[in-house]
Amino acid sequence: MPTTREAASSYPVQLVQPDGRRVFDREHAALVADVGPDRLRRLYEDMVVTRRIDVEATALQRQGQLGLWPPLLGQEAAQIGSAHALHSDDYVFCSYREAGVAYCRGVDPAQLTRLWRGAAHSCWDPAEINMTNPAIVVGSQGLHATGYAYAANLDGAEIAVIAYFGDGATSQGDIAEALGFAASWSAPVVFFCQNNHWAISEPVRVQSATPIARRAYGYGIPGVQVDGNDALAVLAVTRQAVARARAGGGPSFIEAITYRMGPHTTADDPTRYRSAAETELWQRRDPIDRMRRLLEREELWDSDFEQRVRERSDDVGDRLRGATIEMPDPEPGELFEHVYTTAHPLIDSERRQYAAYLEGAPQ
Ligand SMILES: Cc1ncc(C[n+]2csc(CCOP(=O)(O)OP(=O)(O)O)c2C)c(N)n1
Ligand SMILES: [Mg+2]
Repeated sequence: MPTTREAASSYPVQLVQPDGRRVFDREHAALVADVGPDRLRRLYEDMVVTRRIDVEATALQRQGQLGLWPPLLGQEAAQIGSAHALHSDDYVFCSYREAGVAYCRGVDPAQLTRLWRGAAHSCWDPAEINMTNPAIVVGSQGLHATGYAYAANLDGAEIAVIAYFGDGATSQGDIAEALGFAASWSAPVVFFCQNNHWAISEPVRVQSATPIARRAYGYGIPGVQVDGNDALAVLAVTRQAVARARAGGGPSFIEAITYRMGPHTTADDPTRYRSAAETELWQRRDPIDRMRRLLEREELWDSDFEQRVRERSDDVGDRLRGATIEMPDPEPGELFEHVYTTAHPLIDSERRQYAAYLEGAPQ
């Protein structure tokens, strides 16, 4: 990770410019020197599929099939680039917005909307993909990640844990406490902040008087800023941080500078608090366009590849839509499942009371 002096530089790490040209940065390019044509194409494909997931789920909410959806439009490079740095035995603690990370972890697309349709408490089984379910309580996952990482260290497991959270979450006590504990106990956790410039209607400038990554230094944690719309640069810095965690080097902090191009959730109207000019500026920095330009420049783009990506996104999109519409309503008693891992007397008594209520309730 960079020194304090490097982190103080006003330039985030970048390996590909918006026009698709490579940036000369020997140190960070070395971290992705093995990333050849197949992996570059895979990064592109995963970003396109993720956008399709997001657009499809947003449409499903507009059509009354979901209660809510938190779009990640514009944040594909931050999510896909970082997820590609993880091993299957690493563990992910996410916020509510990381559908792209879940896709890279191998979640069945048919499960992605379960919680947002109100059909279950959760989307997927965390043990199957080593990733927690959407955390709505802002910043809480930072503490969970730190505790898990600390325990993994005690067990001697050589894994990395990554906590995804937003710029607004850095104002939460939970994140501050997680940073302090992780630094003191050398927990192998990567704090991955997607600075998408907004916390609902609050601009990032009111969250921090310094660049967010610099605050990590106050805790004794190395921090780095990266161009969060550059999947290759995000992959590079995340690889560095997870390698450090696995090798016993302790926590790291990554601030991925990106932009939430859509609303906070489908319940939000961003035109109430930000200008069209700002959104248009970031549309010109679209992370998917950037990767496409890189592939074109390096002659890795052809119509077969384009068609393969289209077919894959259609397949995932159709699967997500079909599964959402056909999702069975849960049995009322399922409300009490999975609250605790083991039987719990309070839950048992509530389950009995509810069953009795349903029996006596007018049909
Ligand atoms: C503890 C807590 N406080 C407030 C909220 C309401 N809330 C939900 S999302 C959000 C903003 C979070 O912004 P940020 O951390 O930047 O993440 P982003 O939504 O931009 O991904 C707030 C205040 C909440 N869910 N939990
Ligand atoms: Mg934010």
